[in-house]
Amino acid sequence: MRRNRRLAALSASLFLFLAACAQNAPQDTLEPKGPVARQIDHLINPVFIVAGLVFILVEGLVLTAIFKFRSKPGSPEPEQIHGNTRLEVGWTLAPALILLAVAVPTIATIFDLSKKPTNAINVTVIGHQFWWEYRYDDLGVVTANELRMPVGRPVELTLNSVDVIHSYWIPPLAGKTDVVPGRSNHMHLEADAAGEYLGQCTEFCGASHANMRAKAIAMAPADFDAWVAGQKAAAVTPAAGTPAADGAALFAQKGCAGCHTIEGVSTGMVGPNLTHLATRTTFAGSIFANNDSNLRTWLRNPQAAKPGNKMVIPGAPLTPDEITKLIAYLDTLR
Ligand code: HEC
Ligand SMILES: [Cu+2]
Repeated sequence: MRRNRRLAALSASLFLFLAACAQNAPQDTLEPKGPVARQIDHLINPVFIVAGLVFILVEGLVLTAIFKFRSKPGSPEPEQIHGNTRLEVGWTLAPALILLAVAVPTIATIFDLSKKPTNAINVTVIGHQFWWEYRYDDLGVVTANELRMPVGRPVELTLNSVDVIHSYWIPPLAGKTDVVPGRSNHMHLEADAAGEYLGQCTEFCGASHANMRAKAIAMAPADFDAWVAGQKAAAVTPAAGTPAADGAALFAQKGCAGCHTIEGVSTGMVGPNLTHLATRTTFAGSIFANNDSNLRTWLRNPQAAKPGNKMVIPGAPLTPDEITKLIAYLDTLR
């Protein structure tokens, strides 16, 4: 019985240990993909070594005390050390000095990372239940859910929220920063190489907190410039008589315009700016791949697709035909 229980405990801890070794983990903090994340990562080894030595020392003393001084029949009471000034001073000073040693590189890193980098691209990140808005104020670009950035150039984020507290985290690129209503927090990040870097909101913010992902897409500088030029272009007006033109009319009739901005068409501010929706790889907090079938699911019933989100279509549900036309319009928004 005893042995069985021990075996169970052993296999449970082995299982936990092995479960921590994921092969394909895009949100692994221990694999930094940019200078900011790398600088934070450099703190892990020294701190872990110190913590490991303390662990071995403390556990060693505990085990020694348990086995060496355990009560045996006929054994005398071990020597008592209560009130030993030298020991008391020693085990107060030693941890204080260890913490001081750990604090030196940590505080230096915190101060270093809080400096705004030169030549950064400024982006205001606005947390919404349950999606991210990105405003490139200097470039005149507004987009959602996907942070586009050029490789090798820092992006300075100013973080705000319109509702509750969120937290912004792209683990391979930087640490997390809270996104607090009524307050501007700052952080910066930078990617070494082109690619997609996944993250998510890490402050519980409501029913669809788990559906509030984040994504940074780093691109070669020329590709980034082309993307910016595309985002600044006005939305296309679909040719009369096409399903897309019917969709554009429905966009106004069905109340979409009241919540969504399409540059030159509407000015709603409740939901994401849709002017160039079709250039995004994902939508709705980056939980859905941006394709017609997912857009159909979304427009059929956004609340079922993502519980508690703020998209409520007046007079819903839309008919399948209305949805087809709306998607034809949305697909033109490149
Ligand atoms: C009451 C306001 C409101 C109305 C009306 C509304 N939406 Fe939305 N919409 C939102 C919000 C808020 C989101 C973001 C939801 C989320 O991801 O949590 C959203 C998300 C979207 C998205 C995904 C965008 C992205 O990049 O993530 C699309 C596409 C969309 N809406 C299309 C429409 C269409 C088409 C209509 C009209 C039939 C419409 N919306 C009506 C508020 C609204
Ligand atoms: Cu959130």
